[in-house]
Amino acid sequence: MSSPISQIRALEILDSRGTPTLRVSVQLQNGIVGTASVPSGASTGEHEAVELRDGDRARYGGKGVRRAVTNVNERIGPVLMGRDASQQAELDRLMLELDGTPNKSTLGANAILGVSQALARAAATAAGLPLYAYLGGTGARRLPLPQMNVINGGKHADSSLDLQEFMLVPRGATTFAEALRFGAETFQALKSLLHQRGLSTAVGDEGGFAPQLQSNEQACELIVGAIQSAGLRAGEDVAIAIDAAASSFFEQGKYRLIRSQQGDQSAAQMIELYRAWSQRYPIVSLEDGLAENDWQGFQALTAALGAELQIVGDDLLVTNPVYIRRAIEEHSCNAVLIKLNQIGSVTETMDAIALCRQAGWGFIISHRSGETEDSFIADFAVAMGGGQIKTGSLCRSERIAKYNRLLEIEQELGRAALFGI
Ligand code: 2PG
Ligand code: MG
Repeated sequence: MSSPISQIRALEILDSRGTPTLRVSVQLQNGIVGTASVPSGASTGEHEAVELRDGDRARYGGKGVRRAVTNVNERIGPVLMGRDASQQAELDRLMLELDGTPNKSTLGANAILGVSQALARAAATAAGLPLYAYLGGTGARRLPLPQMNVINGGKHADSSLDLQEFMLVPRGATTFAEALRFGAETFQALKSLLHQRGLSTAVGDEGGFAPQLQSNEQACELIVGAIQSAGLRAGEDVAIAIDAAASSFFEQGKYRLIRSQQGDQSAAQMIELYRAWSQRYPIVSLEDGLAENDWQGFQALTAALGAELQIVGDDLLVTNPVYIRRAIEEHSCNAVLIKLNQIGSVTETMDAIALCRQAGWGFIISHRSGETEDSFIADFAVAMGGGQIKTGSLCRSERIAKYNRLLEIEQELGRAALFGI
């Protein structure tokens, strides 16, 4: 059944940091409306698709997105009008063609992605299917194991941590609901622990705590303590994942652990640090352990630790099939962080995931540090079936919206639901 588009409209809204972003609504001739909001990163990869901002200092310090809104309303809308919303790949291709650049700098990846996601939503409703089933087919029934960011550092907080994210991985849970409970109970235990030690329980951009700690290691120690005080087993029930976001402390060829006063390190020294940490703490996954252009370093990191750890490329690969292909050839990692707005359309994101599957690599569907209440990635994670999601801490509604949506999906699937990797 064809679902012709009758209207496409964008609106400038605010994200969880109070920075403008887009919300796009696609209306079909049968009256169905699909809506999607676009997230935004802070520790963005150099090779990400372009997030179009107005640059007009008189509004939102230059961060307004009125140009992207106009591009949706006046340029993309007229081209897609009357076309069938269920032809996702074809409509995404038309938008790329209209943009005409490799990095979506004409229309903006934020404009294109907003339309792309809203199209999927509208088409799913028209097909009478939940989004995860529409995008993933009848086989889509795997709920993801979450990576939950409970201590924030780097560009996401004014804490003393160079590393950006210290996350819980509730791998001992048997259902998503149980995983969420393990995470939330550990988060509350961590709050009490920080409080007892006179440390701040204020939170950073992704809802994780942002205390002034002595070292990056202390973050791991606190997490292990919190897991245990929640009555869970560190390692077996809840393990740790790290996103170092190392590009943000890489300067002039050195990894500079300035905030924690751990000095300058070479790539080889960073690898040894990670090795030592992973022997001391139950770390199972390491994202962006090195900087985005350090391809050689990533190769060495994966050779050294890839057998024990999931080595994840985020800024290195920016959800771009070109870089993912290279990483597979060069054995640069063994997993990919997938962010729809790094590449800028649903179809290209699915292409990136297809490459991961072919290579037998893991992939983690991820939020951005600037988020909205949109829970698209929850459905997307189930649709893609990779069994992993990264969507922030156990507080703040823009993070919890995704977890709550996953609870709903798990309930809807009932006994057919599978969980984890
Ligand atoms: C990351 C993300 C999400 P940002 O580095 O993985 O946690 O951060 O959205 O700021 O790039
Ligand atoms: Mg990252």
